[in-house]
Amino acid sequence: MMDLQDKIYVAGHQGLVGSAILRRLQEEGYGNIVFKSHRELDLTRQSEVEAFFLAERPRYVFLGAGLVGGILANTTYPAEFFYSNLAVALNVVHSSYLAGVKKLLFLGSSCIYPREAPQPIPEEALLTSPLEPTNEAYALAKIAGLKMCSHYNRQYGTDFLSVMPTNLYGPNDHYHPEKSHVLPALLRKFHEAKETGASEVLLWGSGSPLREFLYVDDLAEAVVFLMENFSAPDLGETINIGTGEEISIRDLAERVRRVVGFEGEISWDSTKPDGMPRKLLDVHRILSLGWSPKVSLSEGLEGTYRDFKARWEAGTIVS
Ligand code: GFB
Repeated sequence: MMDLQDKIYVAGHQGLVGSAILRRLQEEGYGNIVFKSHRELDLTRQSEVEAFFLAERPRYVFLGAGLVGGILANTTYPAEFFYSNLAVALNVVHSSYLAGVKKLLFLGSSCIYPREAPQPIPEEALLTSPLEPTNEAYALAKIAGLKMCSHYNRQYGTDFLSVMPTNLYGPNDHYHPEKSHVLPALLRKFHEAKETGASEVLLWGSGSPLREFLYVDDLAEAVVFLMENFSAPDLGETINIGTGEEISIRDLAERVRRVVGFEGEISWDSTKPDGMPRKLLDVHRILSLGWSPKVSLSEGLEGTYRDFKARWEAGTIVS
């Protein structure tokens, strides 16, 4: 059982996922949480990471750090996505082993599953056929991290859990117009169009791909719940976390347009990629363990738009 005074390291606490995990742990009363900014500790540097772990010796580790981005960032910077995410996984997982970490939770992504996986995608679909090319580099780094956890568990008897969340959104996201994921990009594009009085907003691809969106506070609740109550053998090699519901990008765009209050037109840039035609996780295993999502897409969109506006008005969204 996790004790409120156990030392917990949250890797990536400034990002969308890590900051939500940190909020959740604090709400639950955990009082001994360590975190380091990217500037203080570069997780791609092996010796720095080992020194940090051996000095701090955390008992629990949430690995939510990594280089993330939307479909265009993934296709434009595949080498960076490959290197950063692989190095972070390699260093944090190995250092956790060296420092005797009691339990680690590794966060992957639903893009680890094959492009032609059965839908909804069960955990067993892993490595059964080729990946979606637009995010192959990121997916391979995440698959390596997941497999690393399971091989360490097998050889060293560690308790390293890995979870695969669906597409996430919520406060503290990146709102870069080119590099971000679709949902924050749409909030920004519609908001800017409304402010400037533009008559149309240009979105990418055909609008027909289907995606599943999970509010990041729900994800944080799920991973803290798993860490508190389960060990790696209970979960299997990995476990999906999602809502079980999907929406087309076209319908999502309409929902975001209404939340923002933009009254102009939407047009589609067919030179931009669609990526996976459909990406819906089979979530029956996590539901059977006793977790379910609480935040609807409508509530989540409102909450995320409030976060965006606050930061937009404060001038803290750069570029
Ligand atoms: O969220 P997104 O960038 O990534 O795009 P993926 C989802 C869909 O939204 C794609 C469309 O079909 C995009 O073409 N889309 C429409 C847009 N307009 C926009 C826009 O303005 N910006 C963006 N970003 N998309 C990512 C992976 O895949 O999902 C990552 O690349 C990761 O590796 C992440 O796994 C969760 O869902 O296609």
